[in-house]
Amino acid sequence: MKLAVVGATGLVGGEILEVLEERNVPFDDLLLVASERSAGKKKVFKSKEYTLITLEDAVKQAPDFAIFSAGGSTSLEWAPKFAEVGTTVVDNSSAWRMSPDHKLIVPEINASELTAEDKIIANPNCSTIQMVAALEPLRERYGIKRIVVSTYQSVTGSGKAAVDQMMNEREGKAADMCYPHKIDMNVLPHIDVFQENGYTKEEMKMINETKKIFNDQSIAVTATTVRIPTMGGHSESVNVEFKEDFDLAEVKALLEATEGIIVQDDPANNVYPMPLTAHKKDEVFVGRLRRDESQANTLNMWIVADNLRKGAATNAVQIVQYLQKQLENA
Ligand code: 2RA
Repeated sequence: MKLAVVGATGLVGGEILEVLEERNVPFDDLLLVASERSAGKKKVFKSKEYTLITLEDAVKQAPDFAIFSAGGSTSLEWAPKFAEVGTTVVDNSSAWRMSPDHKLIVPEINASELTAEDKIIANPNCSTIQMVAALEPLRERYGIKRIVVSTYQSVTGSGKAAVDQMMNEREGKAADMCYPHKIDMNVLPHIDVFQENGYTKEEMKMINETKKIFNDQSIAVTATTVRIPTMGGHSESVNVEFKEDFDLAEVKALLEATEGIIVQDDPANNVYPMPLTAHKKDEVFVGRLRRDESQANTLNMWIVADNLRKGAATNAVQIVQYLQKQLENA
């Protein structure tokens, strides 16, 4: 098995390598792919030194799998070239997510939709992944009518330049601006570009991707996505109206029984999910579970996950692991 990591020098690329190592994902050959500018430089993985190669060189080697995290335009241009030589691409950008010909996968929810014909598989947006992963066991049991989500997103979601901006501001140094305003000591109700309807692209991703992953266009979703000066993970306040009434103890039990979900819900002891404690973890953390007393069948929840892990690298690696298992069992 030959595996390529495209965008190996980026924040998500680095996280993909950590996840591959932690999960001991088996492969015979690893291709670390970077921009022309970085090609030729070295990177160490599991104590072995690798030379970074270009996309052109990687495609010639026809890897079995390629995990892309190099932005939408690189994916649009290069994922089809890899697919043509037989590579299965798992793509972290938004390039293919809403294409009717491509699947948008959160393994715990819809990996069973994948077939050998799927050569470009889309990894959803980070803020969508953690929300749908936490909602899935509840959706199965009670059905979902409407979701109202507000996010509190880590600067790591915007990449290295944003982390640098925040840290430079914090240290009183001159900062190159990744955001239109200061981010340290601030909150920006603005992630990605504004659309004609007044929502941002990030908000529309949460709305449209949720419906696609749940394969249910009837679910009403509305979102406000917000950048906050933190690292370690995205947090979300989710208000979900179910089709049927629920029992709070059962909600907790269903979440506790779900692989990949950790319930941290003991307010009396100040226990609830936080980015600091979710950092570098693969799971999605859920807490502040409580009935919305203003409306029937409605639950409030607080969901936190490391956006570079389950929101990106972990989910992509899990897709590769799922496909590897399918191949073994074929
Ligand atoms: C963000 N959702 O946090 C993006 C990253 N894909 O900005």
